[in-house]
Amino acid sequence: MFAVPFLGPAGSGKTSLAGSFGEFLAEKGYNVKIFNLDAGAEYLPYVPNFDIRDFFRVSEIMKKERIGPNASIIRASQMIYEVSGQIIERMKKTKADYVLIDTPGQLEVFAFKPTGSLFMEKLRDMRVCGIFLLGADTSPTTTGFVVALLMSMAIQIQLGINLITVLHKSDMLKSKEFLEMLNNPELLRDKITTTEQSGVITDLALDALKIIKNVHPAVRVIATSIINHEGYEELFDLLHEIFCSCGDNL
Ligand SMILES: Nc1nc2c(ncn2[C@@H]2O[C@H](COP(=O)(O)OP(=O)(O)OP(=O)(O)O)[C@@H](O)[C@H]2O)c(=O)[nH]1
Ligand SMILES: [Mg+2]
Repeated sequence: MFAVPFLGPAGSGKTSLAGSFGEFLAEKGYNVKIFNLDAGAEYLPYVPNFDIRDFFRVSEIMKKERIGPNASIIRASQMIYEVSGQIIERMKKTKADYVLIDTPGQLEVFAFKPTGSLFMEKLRDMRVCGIFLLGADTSPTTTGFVVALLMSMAIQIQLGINLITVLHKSDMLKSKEFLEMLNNPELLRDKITTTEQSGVITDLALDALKIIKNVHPAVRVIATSIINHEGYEELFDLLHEIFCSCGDNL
């Protein structure tokens, strides 16, 4: 059984990609189940096989505990951990080839609070590889790309899982050069030195890029889109490469 959490900033497309990539895997003949862990979701484009909202909702927590929306999201994240034993049991019972996990909207709450890493630890006896989504619908700066790659590394360290980074909503990409820069630290470095003003911040970005290059000499970021299904085959192959290198075959 492979567990694939979809992680990324709010609105980056986690829910949409989980649903759409799930359909793609099912069309290939795999047994796919989707687990929704977002207690704040109002609408899902897929029918979940497990829905945390059957246990609690962010809107209910707000009313019951008389707290604001952000505190409720944090509380929901703690509550996910409290029922994590049941969630894992349900995952195992499905006997699915793939369990896709739609994580809560607020990445910082799920990934950077202890509950996220504690939850991931419980998934240990499954093969786990996360998908980290960067939204291609924004117009990032070159130094913004460095921050995005650093964020992907930080999540990997924090959650202790393998992670594939995707530049999602690629149908909205203004230039393919964005993808090339994410995949080629040398090119990104050249762009930063030619386009950014020299100074402390630029030097900091260049130093951070060196760390990224040391940790991930061969960065591979895939462009994905639910509109034209770009990158799905590549994502599927990369997931398999990672899972099989962990000693499993599917
Ligand atoms: N053009 C385009 N839009 C997309 C794509 N994937 C998702 N979207 C849109 O992006 C918006 C946010 O998508 P969601 O799937 O809800 O994103 P999310 O990360 O789950 O959002 P939260 O859970 O609220 O953080 C929706 O309007 C989607 O239709 C894509 O590949 N291309
Ligand atoms: Mg979502």
